[in-house]
Amino acid sequence: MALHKVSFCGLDNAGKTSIITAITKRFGFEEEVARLAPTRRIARDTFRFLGVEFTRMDFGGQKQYREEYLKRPEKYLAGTDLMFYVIDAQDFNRYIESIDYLEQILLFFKEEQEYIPICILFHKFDPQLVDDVQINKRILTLKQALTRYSIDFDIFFFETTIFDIKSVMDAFSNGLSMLFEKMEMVSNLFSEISENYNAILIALFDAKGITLGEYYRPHLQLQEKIKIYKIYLELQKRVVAENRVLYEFSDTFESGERFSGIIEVLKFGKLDFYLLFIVEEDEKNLEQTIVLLDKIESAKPQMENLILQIIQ
Ligand SMILES: Nc1nc2c(ncn2[C@@H]2O[C@H](COP(=O)(O)OP(=O)(O)O)[C@@H](O)[C@H]2O)c(=O)[nH]1
Ligand SMILES: [Mg+2]
Repeated sequence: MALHKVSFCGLDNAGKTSIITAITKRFGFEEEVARLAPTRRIARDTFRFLGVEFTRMDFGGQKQYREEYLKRPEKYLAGTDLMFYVIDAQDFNRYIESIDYLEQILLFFKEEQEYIPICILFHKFDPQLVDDVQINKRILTLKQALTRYSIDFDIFFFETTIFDIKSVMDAFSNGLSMLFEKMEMVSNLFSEISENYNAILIALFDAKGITLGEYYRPHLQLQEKIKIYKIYLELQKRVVAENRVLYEFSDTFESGERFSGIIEVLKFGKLDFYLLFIVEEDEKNLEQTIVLLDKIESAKPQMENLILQIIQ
């Protein structure tokens, strides 16, 4: 695969730079995000995923820059493989302006016949707004208006907030998965495996916290998902610091439900992946949990086989 270009577009103040900062840091980014200055023109960085090199372009969203990009889109936008379009979901007054900009960008891609995946992020959908009727209605209306672009493009919607790093990582991971054909097979495999165990979660992350695939027990609460992701981030740090390949743990959800799990490092050449496997803890039969955790080992050859296919 050649060098890939991932573009972040949207109006100024939508949260593009914050999102990129959160994805890159994953820990302790809050302070930095709080004092971000507006991006001038385009900020560019690179990252690797599955052994492929990506350029990430953060398109400063002030009016004068937007006009410049749209005047010479072949210079700025052309060659984009994946676009994240960020909308400040709290800023109702600028919805129209934001759709207009998106429309002009899409018009260019259409003319060029670059039918790339477009991830639209309704950002600043902060935790306290999840049940807010007003904002949910507005977002829904906006989604309905945007579906007309799905005639030409694969459009994906996400609600994100930097106060839930998982929401941002999910959007980013899902976007990237569009560029790797076989990646969805990982989630499929996990849901297959989950039937044999009382799994709460089976997930595979790369070293930067990007999800390659995951299975979550149905009806798992958002708070529980967030808790699990925090545990993963913490454990990953520890595994690296202590140079371990396996870590066992157990913990409790707010509901009082106990769970236990393992995080295991899978190595493929220079690439490290992190397998996270969490099951309900059976207090009457702790032995059984250990047996379960042992069993995941038997599913590993299949998993490794799949990873090998994806990174080729
Ligand atoms: N409430 C809230 N504010 C955010 C969020 N993400 C970013 N911000 C704030 O929005 C402002 C603009 O963010 P920035 O990343 O510079 O936007 P950009 O112009 O699109 O790059 C900053 O003050 C951020 O702290 C979020 O998820 N929720
Ligand atoms: Mg910016």
